[in-house]
Amino acid sequence: MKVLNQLTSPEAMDLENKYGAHNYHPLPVVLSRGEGVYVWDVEGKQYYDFLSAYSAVNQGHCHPKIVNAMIDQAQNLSLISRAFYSDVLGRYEKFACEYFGFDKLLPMNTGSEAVETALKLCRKWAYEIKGIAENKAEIIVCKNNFHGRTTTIISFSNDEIARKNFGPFTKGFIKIEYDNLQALEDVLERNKNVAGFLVEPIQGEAGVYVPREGYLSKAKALCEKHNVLFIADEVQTGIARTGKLLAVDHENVKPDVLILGKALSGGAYPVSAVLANDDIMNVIKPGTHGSTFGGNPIAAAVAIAALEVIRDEDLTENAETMGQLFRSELNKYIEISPLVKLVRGKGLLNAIVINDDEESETAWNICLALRDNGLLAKPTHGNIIRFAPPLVMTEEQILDCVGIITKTLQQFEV
Ligand code: IF1
Repeated sequence: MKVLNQLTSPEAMDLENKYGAHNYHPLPVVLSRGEGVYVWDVEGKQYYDFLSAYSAVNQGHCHPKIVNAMIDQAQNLSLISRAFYSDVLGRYEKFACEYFGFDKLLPMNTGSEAVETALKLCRKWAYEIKGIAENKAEIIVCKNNFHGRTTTIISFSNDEIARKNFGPFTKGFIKIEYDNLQALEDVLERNKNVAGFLVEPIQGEAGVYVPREGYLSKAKALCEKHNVLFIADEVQTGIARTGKLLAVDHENVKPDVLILGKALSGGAYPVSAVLANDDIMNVIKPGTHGSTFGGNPIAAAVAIAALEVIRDEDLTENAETMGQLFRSELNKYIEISPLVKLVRGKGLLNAIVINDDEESETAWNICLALRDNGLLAKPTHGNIIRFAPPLVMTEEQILDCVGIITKTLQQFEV
């Protein structure tokens, strides 16, 4: 069922450039189809997708089970708002709460909205349960964080491009160094108005920065000691990506507030959520928060299917095994390569660091060459290339991809 006539790549790019706001700098490739680990451009060329829509498509492109759940639900009931009950939302909420081990879920659509929700929840809890004086609550965040793009979220970003000329900014955030327990302890000891600590278990945008082992569990312990909510932003790291269901599971940490997005729908639909136990979530009362589309029947049906696929296809285990294989195979090359400094990551969330400064074009040019060789990835921070394929990768495919990557890197060795 083709709705549109096929465009050529230049035609499609011209349209986006002419009529779309220029808020992105896409790799020049125009995709029109996806299946599993592959995507195809409008000319029919096949690629391995090593971005997975920034870890949204963990279950693989157009997973039939997820697509069918979406079609079935779309044919029955798509949107009613939260003014009424639906026969799917509660089922999804129960399923997801049991799946992740929380009492309650608050459904939203995008990752940013879920982060905003968690911040509001944390503040309300601080005033109504912890007993912080009105308007005094502070939330600790980390340097080089990425939590989204709303005005409040960019208020505590230190990415100048993301912030410049978008002020005035929201107050009430304290920024500390990531992966630094002393910095966290110092603030907690000295400031009694801290309500929460918002953290990415692995910093994605910062370049897949994995904190030292023990950081998350010790940070959680510090939060507990000071009665401060540990809020894990697992929008990118969650749902099997790092070889555990959640990245905090690597350190057996149970967050007080869990933020999910992206792969919660397998990339089929915008679905995000905040999970917490009753002692926290019960501060949310009718009228305090909401969203027209949040928890809509399609979202609920899609999310159940997406989470079932993760479990039924053992994607957590596969991400772990394929990730180990990917890093060990790539390391064989990196050991002898002056061009690539290192590969780091967990599960199938990995990045290589190019031996070059952040302003250089090398990583971008490598991504163009990878594209020509049939693999799509994007640089982050100039000299870092993120590798995050769908988790349905087989061993044969991963080895094929390592072959493409090393062959491409060889073209850039001096
Ligand atoms: C873009 C990165 C990934 C996120 C975490 C919340 C959100 C995100 C940890 C907001 C979103 C995205 C959005 C995307 C680029 C991207 C990203 F490069 F910035 F770091 F994934 F790798 N928390 N991440 O990573 O979710 O509102 O977008 O649904 O184009 O801005 P959203």
